[in-house]
Amino acid sequence: MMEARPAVDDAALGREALAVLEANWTGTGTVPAPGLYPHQWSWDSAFVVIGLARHRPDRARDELLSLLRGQWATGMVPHIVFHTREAYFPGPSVWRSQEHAAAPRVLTSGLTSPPLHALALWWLYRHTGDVAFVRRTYPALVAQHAYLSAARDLGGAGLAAIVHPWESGMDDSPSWDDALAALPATRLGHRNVELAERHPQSDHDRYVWLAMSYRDAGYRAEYLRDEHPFAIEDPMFNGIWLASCQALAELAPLAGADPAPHVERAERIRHALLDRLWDGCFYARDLRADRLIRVCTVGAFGPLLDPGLPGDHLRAALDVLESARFMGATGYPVPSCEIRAAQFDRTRYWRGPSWVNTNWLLRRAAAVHSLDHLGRQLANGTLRLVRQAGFRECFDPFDGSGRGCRDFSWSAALTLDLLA
Ligand code: 2M8
Repeated sequence: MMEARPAVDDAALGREALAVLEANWTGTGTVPAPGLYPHQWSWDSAFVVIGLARHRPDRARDELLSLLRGQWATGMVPHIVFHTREAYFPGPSVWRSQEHAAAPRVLTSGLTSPPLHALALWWLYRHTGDVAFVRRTYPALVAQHAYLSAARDLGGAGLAAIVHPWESGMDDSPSWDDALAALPATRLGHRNVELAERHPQSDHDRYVWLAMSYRDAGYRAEYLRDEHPFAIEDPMFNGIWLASCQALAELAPLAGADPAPHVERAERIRHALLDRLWDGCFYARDLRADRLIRVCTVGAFGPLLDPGLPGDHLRAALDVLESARFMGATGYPVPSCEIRAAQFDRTRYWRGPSWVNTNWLLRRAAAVHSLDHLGRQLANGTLRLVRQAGFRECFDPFDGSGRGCRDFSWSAALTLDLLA
């Protein structure tokens, strides 16, 4: 059922968003939501930086620095930086980052997440003109990208592979179903999340098994290359990486560096996306099964963040986005899975609900291609969701009702940006 909320004007909505972010600030970083997510999550923090860029640049800077404290000597930016010892499973005692020579002093997970951080830094620079902060953080982001090229190009064509569903940020996306089903069935039985809106226990056990297999192999790149059973080239992860390469290319001169390596890397990613993931729309590629995963999710639109995407691919992807498979049927932007897919479920997390962060990314893609009407549709539809249901974690794409956590940081942060 749709929750009734009193009508709020833009100024009041902005104040509410800032209050949520203030409440979720721990003193060192922003947690995604109170309770369920008590640590700093990597791409959540990047979205918080983007949302705070205009309003609280001081806080946005601290947020990014706090996350980067968790960067490993390999350049890997972990998907979680822990604030406390436990309170979330899998916590530090599962990841055991402190036993790894490349890990920082602060406790972290051993996986990474979509590399949105350079785009977030560029966004912050755009709104503040703070060159000193660019100079300070640019080397860390160069190292992050170098890690992805060195340790994650498991297909050898320039794309980064995710080695765990958590690395996509879209945990239970139908894109990972077959690769997960191919893993050994295990019974671990730990969890700390509400089952109903998330994944079956069997999937969660596989998530943990996969994470522990990587940990037990010492988080080694050679193990990922030769043995790890889950390796997928995801269009959203790589579309975000490409946009972040372009951001670093623009920031490089400010840091006294050469933009050319970033431009070259972006071009390589573009070519590989088109060569390896395109077949009428972008699909993820399972490197272990050596095949495209033919379910179209919101991840398919990540490569639209690239201003250099060829026009015919752009038009074909937009046709899919604007069709009854995605935006044309639900009334709210943009379901996380195409609604005609057998796996679509309007109630379950990344299998159907609409998310503010992916809507924001698509609105950014619309801006990059000067698609003003689409951009307005995405911004207005997303603001309608939060006006009606609050800063929820995600939303039913048919009736707009809120799902998952309340007071969710990226929903609040990106609302601030959409209101501007
Ligand atoms: C969700 O992922 C975590 C695991 O990292 C979880 O399910 O517990 C995803 O929505 C992910 O995208 C997000 O970064 C994280 C925290 O908001 O929650």
